Amino acid sequence: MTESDLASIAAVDSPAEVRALPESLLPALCARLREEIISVCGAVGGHLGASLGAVELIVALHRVFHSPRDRLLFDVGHQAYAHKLLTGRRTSMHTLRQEGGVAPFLDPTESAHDAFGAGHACTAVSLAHGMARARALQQRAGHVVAIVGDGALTGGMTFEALNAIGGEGLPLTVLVNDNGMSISQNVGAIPALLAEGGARGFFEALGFTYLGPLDGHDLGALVAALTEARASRKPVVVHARTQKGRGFPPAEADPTTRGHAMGPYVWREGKLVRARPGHKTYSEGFADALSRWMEADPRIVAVTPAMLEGSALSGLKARFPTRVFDVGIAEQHAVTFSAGLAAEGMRPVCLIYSTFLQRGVDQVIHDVCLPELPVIFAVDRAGLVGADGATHQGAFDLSMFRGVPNLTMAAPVFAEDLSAMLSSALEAGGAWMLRFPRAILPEVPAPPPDDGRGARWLKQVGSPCLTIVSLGPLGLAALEAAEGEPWSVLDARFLRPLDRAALRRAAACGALLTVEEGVAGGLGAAVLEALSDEGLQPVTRCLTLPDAFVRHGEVHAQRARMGLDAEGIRKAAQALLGDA
Ligand SMILES: Cc1ncc(C[n+]2csc(CCOP(=O)(O)OP(=O)(O)O)c2C)c(N)n1
Repeated sequence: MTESDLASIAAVDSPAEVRALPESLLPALCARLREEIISVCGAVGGHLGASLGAVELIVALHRVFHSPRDRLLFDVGHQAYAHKLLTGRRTSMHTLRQEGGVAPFLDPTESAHDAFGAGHACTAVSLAHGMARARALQQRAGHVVAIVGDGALTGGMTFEALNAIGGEGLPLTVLVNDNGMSISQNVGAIPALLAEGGARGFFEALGFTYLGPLDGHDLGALVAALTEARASRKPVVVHARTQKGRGFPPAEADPTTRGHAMGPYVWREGKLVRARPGHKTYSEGFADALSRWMEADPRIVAVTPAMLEGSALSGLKARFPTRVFDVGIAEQHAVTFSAGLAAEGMRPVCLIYSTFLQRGVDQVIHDVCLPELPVIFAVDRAGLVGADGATHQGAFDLSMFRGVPNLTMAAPVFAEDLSAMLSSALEAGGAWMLRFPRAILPEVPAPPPDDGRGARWLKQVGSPCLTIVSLGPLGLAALEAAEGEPWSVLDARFLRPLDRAALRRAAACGALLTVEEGVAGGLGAAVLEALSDEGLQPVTRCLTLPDAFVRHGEVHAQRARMGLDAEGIRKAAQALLGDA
């Protein structure tokens, strides 16, 4: 390769330059993109494996289609780092996932080439349908392409959209990025459908033209198929087989996720050196507690919608292979499947991230709470999540579910609470939610074990001038805020039912400050309603997450900005006392 070839590869920063590059230089461009992805993820962490596997797909897409006139819709958006690097974000890519930096997924406010923002899976084909229909109605030129993984084919929304598009015969392209993996190995019947030649019949029966299966790293084959799809007057599925983690040996060799998402690492002399936190997370603590209960009671089963690794269930799956179910990216199914299990006498524990539980709200209400079934939801990643940003914040569960009858909602603070609350939930029956954050378990001594249903005083002073009422681990920040002050701290523990007796005692001091890591409508609202019910009128202020979508950033800094750290709570308490 000549110096000038190398220079032109290094300079590519826009789709127009991708299209202008001689075909012979495209493999070198792909190699450059892989190097950059590996280097960025090493420095700041990110969705490495998914993005490495999609490099040729993205280069081929930008060769054939003219973004932004043509719309490229990446499902989730975690696999699209090469797209970011080819659409003007090369020099800022080192800021990926950090405060004010390049977004973790795609973001139309960041680039006109990001046709839509996402973060939750299985939306791309629906979006493509809407956009293609809008363009047809407006008689506007341009093609719409949805890029979906085989994992996204386990989700209902993708099927709802395929059904609608196939029925209409609307021309658009669905590029299936088939790497055999969701985050973990893909599940259900889809892997067999895609592997054993059934895909053609399946997609054709749905009304699509099927092109494939192709080698998703063969640029020539990809460009030819996408060019054919672009010219078609019918909907087309292009089925490309790719290798997740391609080009980075530790990811290729990772049997569990192929390096799907990795924290920062250093790649030195063929060895991966990773910063590994040595402490237990809430997810791990909960999985440990669940494991002990599963050992003791064969009725207990665990259900996850595609988050086996994130919910720390891999060990449990190995130990109880027939009692841990990964149902795919199918939150609605996860909830109603749990309802079915419970209706037949099993004791399902559905482990689900707060943000993904948003997909299953109706199922929680109608299929679990209305029939009063004993389903326990372990609501993980509740509160701020950090680098995954706006689409992944666990901001809404408290307010979304607080009004649902027959549901108990609790929030552990200490490691001991995880097993105590799980055991209470199993003993009590009925629907329960245990909400915990994406965080390391606190290393402070836990108060005496308490498996009752009431609130718990984290600090009680003689004649307090204020009580802070908290829910979840923010209670520890409240405790710190109250240090040296005549303020009591009450850990509500349960949002529903709220401990009215404890609240009456708390209110007697005349000033209440509630703190929670959720949007308004959760603990603060519940306390205000209870106070008004009881005819009590302490001065009250509620600290919540802001009435805004919180973007990616570092959680400690974000909490400080929102006044949800010890300092902010202290200031709010002082201001409240000033008003009292
Ligand atoms: C509704 C929802 N549930 C779960 C997730 C977490 N998640 C992110 S990527 C992913 C796997 C996607 O698999 P696939 O579509 O095959 O894409 P790949 O990563 O293999 O490229 C999952 C489960 C999500 N983003 N959205």
